[in-house]
Amino acid sequence: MSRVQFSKELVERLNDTEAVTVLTGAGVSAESGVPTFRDPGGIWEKFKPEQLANFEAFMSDPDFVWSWYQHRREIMRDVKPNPGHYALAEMEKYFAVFNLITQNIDNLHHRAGSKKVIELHGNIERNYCIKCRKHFDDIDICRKQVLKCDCGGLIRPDVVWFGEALPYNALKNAEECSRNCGVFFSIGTSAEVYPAASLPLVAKQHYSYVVEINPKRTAHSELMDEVIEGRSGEVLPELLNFIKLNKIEK
Ligand code: BJW
Ligand code: ZN
Repeated sequence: MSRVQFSKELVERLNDTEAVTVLTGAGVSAESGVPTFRDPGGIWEKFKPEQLANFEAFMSDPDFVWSWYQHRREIMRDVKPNPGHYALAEMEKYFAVFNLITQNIDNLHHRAGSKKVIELHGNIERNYCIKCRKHFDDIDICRKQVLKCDCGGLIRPDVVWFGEALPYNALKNAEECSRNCGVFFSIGTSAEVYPAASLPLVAKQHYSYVVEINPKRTAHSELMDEVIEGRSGEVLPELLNFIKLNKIEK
């Protein structure tokens, strides 16, 4: 028996559409034990992401920022995908076109089996030299001081900080997928950080049915066609079952 109610309109849209696009944020990994950025409680109240997640902060105290990322790597290494990640990985089988865009850097969608993930804000499992851009992806997680490349450049995490451009191809693909889908899901994001937050708006402008899944209302809830208030680890497995049932009946 499903505890989540999906509207008749969503049923029809999911049955009629070939293409579904999903945008995920930190909330999708919350039930795995990865702290979100802007929810109450946790380390994010002590450090504002805007203060640490920027290039100036890294240049003024590289060891501090590096050790903060190493700490987060330890958290992310030890967690596992949750039922929400697995449901999204399985959902891609049920649509001719299924695009998963994430703002998360934790690699949990890949680890859950999602084949193609558009990573807007990079991936914490990678690093690169700020001078020559050579990659260094196997640095010991225990190393708390920043390393230098042979060229003398500092090595930084391959994530997108405030004020930095998103990876060009990832953003281009994400915009394209948002323009061309019948249903767009915005899941576990506060919708406060741009340009990612503009994607549901792009989808809506292109007549997609836009659905938010989040336990709390967000900056964008008013603009949504449907808001499902709940945790993604609970709602998404139910959504998957619901899609499976409807596709079988078709
Ligand atoms: C659950 C749940 C459960 C809980 N189930 N849900 C004014 C207007 C517009 C833009 C700007 C502006 N001033 C400045 C800007 C630009 C800036 C920006 O948007 N700032 C805003 C804060 C105002 N953007 C940028 O700087 C971007 N770059 C850019 O614009 O470049 C321009 C440029 C062009 C050309 C050349 C040069 C420059 C870059 C943004 C990079 C963001 N980076 C971070 C850090 C990544 C690395 C790291 O992790 O350290 O990305 S910041 C942080 O926020 C991270 C996230 O991906 C991102 C979004 O957060 P998210 O995922 O939404 O998390 P939360 O915590 O906010 O929300 C969690 C949600 O989950 C909540 O709603 C909960 O309710 C929910 N939840 N449990 C489902 N179980
Ligand atoms: Zn270098």
